[in-house]
Amino acid sequence: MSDLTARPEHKFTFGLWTVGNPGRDPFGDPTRAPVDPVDSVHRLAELGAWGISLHDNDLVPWGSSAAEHERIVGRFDAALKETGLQVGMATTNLFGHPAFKDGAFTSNDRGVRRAAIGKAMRSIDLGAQLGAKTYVFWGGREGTEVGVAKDPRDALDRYREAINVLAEYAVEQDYGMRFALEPKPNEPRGDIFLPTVGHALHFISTLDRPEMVGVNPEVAHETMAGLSFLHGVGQALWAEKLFHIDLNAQRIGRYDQDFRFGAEDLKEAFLLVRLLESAGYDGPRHFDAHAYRSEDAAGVWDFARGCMRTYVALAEKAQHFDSLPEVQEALAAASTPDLGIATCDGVSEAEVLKGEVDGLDALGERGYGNEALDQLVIEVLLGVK
Ligand SMILES: [Mn+2]
Repeated sequence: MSDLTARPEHKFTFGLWTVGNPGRDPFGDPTRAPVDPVDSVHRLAELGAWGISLHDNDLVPWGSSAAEHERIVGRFDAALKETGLQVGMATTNLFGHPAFKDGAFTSNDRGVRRAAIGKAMRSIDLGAQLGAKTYVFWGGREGTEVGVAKDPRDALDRYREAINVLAEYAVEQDYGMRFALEPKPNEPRGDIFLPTVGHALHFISTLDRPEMVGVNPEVAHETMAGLSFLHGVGQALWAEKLFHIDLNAQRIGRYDQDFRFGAEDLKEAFLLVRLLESAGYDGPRHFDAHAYRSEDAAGVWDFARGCMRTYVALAEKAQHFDSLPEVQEALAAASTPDLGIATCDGVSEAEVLKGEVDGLDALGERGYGNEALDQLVIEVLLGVK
């Protein structure tokens, strides 16, 4: 048996809100007691995680006094130092407070928008204090149920304004931070702005400091949109914008499930891990997921351990897959490596290219061996190859 134990060099991180998820859903009350963030730090360090991430209010509850804030952060920071756990990323809760019901950076109320930017600034200060080098923006409330209520062009102007101001602020404070935008198509809003990786990548290209901003794609979010997460992450890597990643599992066409990594669509999870590892992605492997509502406190740590073990196992399977001669033969039969070769020498070849149209009938004769290739993926995953 291989050793699937997580180690800090795997760079696994968990949100405080993930292992701290109390099992509440829209239809039912919490099924688990709250977890002390300091206990989460100790427990995750024991399990071999590298880091932890947080929203401002995961750590410091809304409404805490300045003295409470200082005490809570001091205690948390001490636990980080004691365990060596890093803060892989920080983010702002801009969705929980009733004031954000119409949006935060894109609320129609200018006062809400200003307070939202201010709350993000305070939260960036907290993240910087705890050593976070990546700051994530998930615009959970940035959207509509009533399309007529917001001109999407105005909303995008305001969204861009907020990110521009916050990027300027982080640079001014010399925090050495990068930002990562997290797309999601819907939930909690009926329709959310920047719904997919592609929307976010274009939005970034319009910012004042595009080099400082990338994406934080999440398995569940792209899957909810019915899209291939593999392709979303592939395009983010291709654009050199994969600054962070949220790993979990999701069935297509369902509510935002945030299941344990690999719990659904194991093949897609395998291909994702294979891509991340072969691309040399060196950011945190961040789990934004939570234990099933049916779990007690012990089940939460089964969940956390499971996320990491599955990633390690899939990374091992990916290596094994690519080491098999028959896989290399099947990839060659599918002409997979050939896709990495430039197609032509440009317009100078125009006449030759036009001539090659006459070869289409012959080219249509070939097969691509994709059945055999995909079956190899299945058999490696089943452990029979
Ligand atoms: Mn997420």
